Amino acid sequence: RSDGFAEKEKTLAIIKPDGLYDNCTDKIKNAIFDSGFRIVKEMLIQLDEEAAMSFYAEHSSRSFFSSLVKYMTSGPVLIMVLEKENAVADWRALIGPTDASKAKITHPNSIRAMCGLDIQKNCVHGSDSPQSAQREISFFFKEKSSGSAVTEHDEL
Ligand code: RTP
Ligand code: MG
Repeated sequence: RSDGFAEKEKTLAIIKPDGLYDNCTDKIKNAIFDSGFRIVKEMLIQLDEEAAMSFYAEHSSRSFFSSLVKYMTSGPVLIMVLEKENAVADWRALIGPTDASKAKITHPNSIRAMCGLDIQKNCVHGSDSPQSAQREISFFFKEKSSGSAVTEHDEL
């Protein structure tokens, strides 16, 4: 579009079960808004084992897979679609490295440093590429024609 209203990039963010404790959700949302993202969709859901396994299928052969699935199904998660220019890369930068215990030293202002605990309990997810973002957004949010893996939810 040439009218100055081009669609901005979207990415999928998840506040994981540990990120929904205490005042972490508020801290994370403040960081989201302070960094210029808009939350365009949001839903609070409980992942079942099948959904968690399917969402993280790329890690199915890793030693931490069953532990990851247990963690991701241990409580509700908040799924969000975030929008801004360069949303995918900027959200990854804002959340910081996977290992939250290391992030506290190397990226002290990152969300994982702020609210995460260790290499597993790292409070948030972020799509790792524009392709992943598209796939992950349609995984959780029904497109007009095709179905999504998670169908029973209430959008907030
Ligand atoms: P995410 O996909 O959740 O945004 O995290 P990421 O890209 O930074 O890290 P990834 O390698 O995709 O791993 C997915 C999630 O699996 C858990 N994990 N546990 N115990 C371990 O060694 C280990 N490694 C990864 C973390 O919860 C990680 O975010
Ligand atoms: Mg990942």
